[in-house]
Amino acid sequence: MDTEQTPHMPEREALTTEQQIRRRTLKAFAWFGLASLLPVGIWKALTAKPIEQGVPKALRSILNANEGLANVFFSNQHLAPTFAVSKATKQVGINGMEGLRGAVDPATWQLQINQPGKSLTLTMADIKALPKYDLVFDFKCVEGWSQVQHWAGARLADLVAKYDLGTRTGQKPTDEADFYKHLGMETPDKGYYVGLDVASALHPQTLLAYEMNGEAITAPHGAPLRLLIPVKYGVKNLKRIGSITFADERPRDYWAERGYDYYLGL
Ligand SMILES: Nc1nc2c(c(=O)[nH]1)N[C@H]1C(S)=C(S)[C@@H](COP(=O)(O)O)O[C@H]1N2
Ligand SMILES: [Mo]
Repeated sequence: MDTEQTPHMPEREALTTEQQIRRRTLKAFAWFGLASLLPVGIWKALTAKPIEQGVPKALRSILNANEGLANVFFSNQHLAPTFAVSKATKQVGINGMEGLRGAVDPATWQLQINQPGKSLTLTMADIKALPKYDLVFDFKCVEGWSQVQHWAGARLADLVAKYDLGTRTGQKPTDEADFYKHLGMETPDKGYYVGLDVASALHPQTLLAYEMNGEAITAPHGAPLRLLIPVKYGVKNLKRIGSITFADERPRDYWAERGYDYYLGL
């Protein structure tokens, strides 16, 4: 695990697209080999893709009519496994300090939200006014380590629903297609930034977290507010959120700019 101040990405050089494809192909072959050892039924269960748009259309329109919640549109996705609080480590490592130079005062910190034709500035009190959720999950870094960690905060999807964010109409969504395709997040100093497909950003387990192990998040872990997104690798879990921007174009992404896969999904 990296220590403070050192970059947190794998020591190896950023992979070229060809190398990435080669790796993926090798991985696919590895799975194929494994598959031959498994009964067909089990193999099918393992490889079954999450249904693209989640719940069947008919059911979805009922849900939509009833709730108007952003995450209903994307409820297709698998939930990451969760654990009992007692399984969470008390020693969460510190990895990646880009964009965390200097101090931020939680009392004056603000979250800037932008999308074409709409912008909004929120405080910690606004975030804490949203329903609070605990999340105990296996945090995975692309470097190969993982850790069961305990975080708590608000669902990004709840924030989006409350303020009618993320849609091209600026109103409540009536369909998944109403949403902008991407969401970009940056630290206040713009030193670290990630891009997320909107479905992953609005996944029900995606949290704007302000607590770790039942206490306020410390500065090196991203105080006052950081992202926890269990459907993605660690790099996407941006610490010290300063702004959120919705757009149809892919937002800039710190590690994608350095040759890594943009999606980095699990
Ligand atoms: N602002 C910021 N957020 C960041 C990073 C970073 O360098 N700067 N690194 C990412 C990486 S690679 C990982 S693994 C996690 C580590 O979070 P932790 O320090 O709380 O363990 O933060 C992510 N979020
Ligand atoms: Mo990481």
